[in-house]
Amino acid sequence: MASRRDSMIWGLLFMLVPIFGVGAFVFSYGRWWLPPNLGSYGDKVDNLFYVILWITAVAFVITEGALFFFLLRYRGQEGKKAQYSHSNRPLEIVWTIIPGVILIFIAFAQKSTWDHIKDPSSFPEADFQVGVLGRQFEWSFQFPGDDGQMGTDDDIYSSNNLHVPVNSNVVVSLESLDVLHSFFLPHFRLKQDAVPGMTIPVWFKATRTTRSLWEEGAGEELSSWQAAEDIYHDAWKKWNDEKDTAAKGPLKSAAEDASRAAVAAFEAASEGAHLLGALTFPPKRPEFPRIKEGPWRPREYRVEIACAELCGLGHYRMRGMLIIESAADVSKWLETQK
Ligand SMILES: [Cu+2]
Repeated sequence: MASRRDSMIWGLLFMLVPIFGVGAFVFSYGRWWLPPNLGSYGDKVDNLFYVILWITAVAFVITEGALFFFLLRYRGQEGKKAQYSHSNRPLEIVWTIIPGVILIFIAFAQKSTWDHIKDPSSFPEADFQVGVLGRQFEWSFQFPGDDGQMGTDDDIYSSNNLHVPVNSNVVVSLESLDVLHSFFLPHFRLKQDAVPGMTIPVWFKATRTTRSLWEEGAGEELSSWQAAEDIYHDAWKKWNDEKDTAAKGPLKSAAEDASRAAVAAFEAASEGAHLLGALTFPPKRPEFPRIKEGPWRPREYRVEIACAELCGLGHYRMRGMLIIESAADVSKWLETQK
């Protein structure tokens, strides 16, 4: 028999499981939580997620609480003898029926959302078509060319960069060249395995542009960055126009100061974007006086296309970027991919 002290220690250790479990949840809530929803049906998926989260949270607290209670209540004690019981039909019926009823409830609750996202017969009409091919280790995209038909000679291809129009139904034909991949758009709550030999259709509709999201996340920093950038360009323009070499020195250092301020504000703005779960590329530093063509633009807020299937040693590299913009901008981008 374990000593009295050991039994107490084990009982208390088990009590830490529900305490840390609930504590980790409370701590992470709102911090490391879902990325912003950019899709038309993301809120439906989120609601299902929260319903299931609450069901499992209640079950977790009850079962862990019971485990702790029984460990403490029936710990080894002097003079008490263990009593063995075997099978209890009413109890077994109850703990089979309760999870069964919950699972049937979830099955019915999710049916319409599942059909909306995954059943091709209930898809909306496509405004924009794209073929997605997963391969070790990149995402390849295929777009219809000028004829509007997929699978013809004038198709346009890109890899890892996908531009789609905002407020449009984007219908994806998903394929895999080699192994199982999984096309995952966390900002749209869309995930679908890509299976070799199969073409699987899915769809999504973006409700905002990535640019608008970036601006919202960057907030004040973005406007201070733009102000610093304006000063920099004015200073640079004066420097460029000035013919007198002696006068150029002070103008150059003024522009350099403005350039440093712009970099600092730009980095602060990037922090804002990061908080929203943005994936951004390394910043371009405004180096005096190399930038000659007009004000440079902030980095675009980009949304990740992930592979959610461990598809080989290079799996971690399999990351695409989704850019949501106006239909006109998408057409312009497609032109550059020809
Ligand atoms: Cu993959």
